[in-house]
Amino acid sequence: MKNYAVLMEIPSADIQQRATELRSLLQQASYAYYVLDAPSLEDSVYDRLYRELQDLETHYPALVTPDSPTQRVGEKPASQFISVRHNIALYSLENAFSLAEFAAWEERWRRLEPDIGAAPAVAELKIDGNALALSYENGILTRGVTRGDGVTGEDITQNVKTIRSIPLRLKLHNPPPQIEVRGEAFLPLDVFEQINQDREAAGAALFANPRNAAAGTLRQLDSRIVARRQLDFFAYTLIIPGWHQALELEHPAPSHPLPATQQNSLELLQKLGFRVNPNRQLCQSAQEIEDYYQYWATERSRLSYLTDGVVVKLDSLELQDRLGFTQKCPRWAVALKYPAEEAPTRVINITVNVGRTGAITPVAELQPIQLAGTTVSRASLHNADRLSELDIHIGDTAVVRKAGEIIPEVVQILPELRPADAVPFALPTHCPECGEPVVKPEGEAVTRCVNCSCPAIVRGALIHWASRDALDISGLGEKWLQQWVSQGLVESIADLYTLTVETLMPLERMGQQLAQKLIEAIAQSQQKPWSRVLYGLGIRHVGSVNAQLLSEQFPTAEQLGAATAAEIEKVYGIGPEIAQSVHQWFRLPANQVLVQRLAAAGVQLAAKVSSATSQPQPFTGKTFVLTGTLPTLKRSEAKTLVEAAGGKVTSSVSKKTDYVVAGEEAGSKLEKAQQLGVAILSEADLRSLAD
Ligand code: 3BD
Repeated sequence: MKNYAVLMEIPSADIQQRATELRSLLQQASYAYYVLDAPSLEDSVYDRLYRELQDLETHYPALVTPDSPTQRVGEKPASQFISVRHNIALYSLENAFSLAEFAAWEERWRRLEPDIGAAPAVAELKIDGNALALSYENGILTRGVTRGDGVTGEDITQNVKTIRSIPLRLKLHNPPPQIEVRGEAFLPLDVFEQINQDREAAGAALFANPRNAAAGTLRQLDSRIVARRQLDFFAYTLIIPGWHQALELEHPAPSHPLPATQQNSLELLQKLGFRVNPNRQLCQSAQEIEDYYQYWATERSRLSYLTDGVVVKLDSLELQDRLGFTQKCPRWAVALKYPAEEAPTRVINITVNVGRTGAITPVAELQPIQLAGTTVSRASLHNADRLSELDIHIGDTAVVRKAGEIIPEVVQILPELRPADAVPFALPTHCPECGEPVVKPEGEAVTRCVNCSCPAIVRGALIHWASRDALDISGLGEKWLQQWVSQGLVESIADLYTLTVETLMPLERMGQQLAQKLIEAIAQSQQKPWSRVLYGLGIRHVGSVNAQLLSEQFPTAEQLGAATAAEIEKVYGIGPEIAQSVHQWFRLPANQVLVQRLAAAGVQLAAKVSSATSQPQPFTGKTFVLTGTLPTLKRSEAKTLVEAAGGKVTSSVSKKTDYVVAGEEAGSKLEKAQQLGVAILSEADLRSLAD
């Protein structure tokens, strides 16, 4: 190998060219290896060339480009991930748990488009991984974000760059300014097993399944560890906002039209440099889709990754566009899931859990079994009604089911296998935690402890408050909270902020350093935004998405607390049940005291004004309906424009609609808008407002 150390610090034209050639050759080799699965270079040859490039870059740092293969090794640890808003929100996917539900999906979309005959659809395998959104600016990977709640995710660009099947640069001569690619990151099964073996050897907690392991890996702060973990990625969505020209591919050279179908999109994604799952099929009928689904029901066990179903997407992008979206899901796609795995095992005991809402849940303690890739040793028995339905006894053999992300449950018991000494079980009449009588309201399934100072409820509220999506208090887990509640140190969330190092130090297993760390972590939670605080309060029906929506419209707790249920319901995405629940929560004197105490403790009960990432955009909080044919913008483009300016597009006009954008031949939606007095915009109005 040449010794570049003797050369001057400014690279000559020759050296610059050599670096460019090396980069390009290594990129091609990597594409052949990771995407096409057809290696073009011997490993040893690749290694030599890679090292040559690395040496060049070491001596001439000016030669390093963001898309250089050497940029995949990871960087020094990040201190934390930053939450960012997606450029375009990620939708969810409707599930069909049977062929009948799948048929119902087809019937539903056909009702909206009654004149469509045969509609080809792409059947893709549903990878049991973690969805990611990748942004390319002028062809260079600039951002990789986890799906999160679909609206905001975490910026994990450093980690994404270590995934070899994700190109750092698109194979395009004329890259559009913006390209967004979505897909699923996953850990191959053999890598997953290796990681767990290593963790077992190191005495670390095992990952429950490959999806959790992939999620844990993607959230690793040290991307050098991520680089070693061999994550993989299948791309399935390509979005090129506001672009109409053909693309000039690097290979083969001629220009490539923009895709008109999902199948074209997938082909193009592969040409751009992504790994696309070859196991997919363009199906012409429901029968073909069913055959595909049945085929993979057994064949999937041979794959090197987990799949939990088949995603069916109508192939025509134009038809997709016309069908649009419900609140959360595209109407043109559905996930046809494989049934959850089930297995029999023995019920060793039945215990009772008291949740953060006071719900009393019976739990079966099981002889551990392997199910859907995880060890299951407990399963929910849900409630009293379910208990009597099952007629479960301690000692019974039960059939246990574990579906993808759902908590394991007991499906049935096998009475033939009941031993003579099996013990029947009934829910206790008094709360096992505080001893107060439990309540089961007429017509409700759930039995509850309604003692608001029950330690289980207090503990549950605290665990929720400290959890990752809420105040994310690092190090403050169940173990400590359990101890603090049982010792009477805290009886409310607000009490956390009165703790001192001195009060914690005498506790068992504590010590000064640990106490200091915990107190600091608690103090840091005072900086967490109002949306997280709202989620952390644990109001029924207010998950993190709803908390985000509410916090945008009600930037202070005072405003939210003063709002009527009807005012709260006006927020897009918030239904009457949620609105009622929020309104009632703020009416309770105990909760008002809690809010006051939190405010006094310095917790954020108001949104900070305009931070760098969450600047209000022109259409923030505004809801649009598009109707008719616009003079220049396609429907999807108008939608992108609205969303890029922070607005939302919905399909039907209601009193929650802020604007209707109307073009040629706008029909009933325009009429409805006129009736309701909703503002009506032309395309030109829209453009000028969005600026
Ligand atoms: C896959 C949505 C659409 C573009 C929305 C139709 C829900 C995870 O292999 N296509 C796939 C896969 C997932 C998809 C779409 N195609 N959405 C798809 C998907 N081949 N797994 N998902 N997702 C991705 C999700 N993730 C976490 C929490 C809630 N939803």
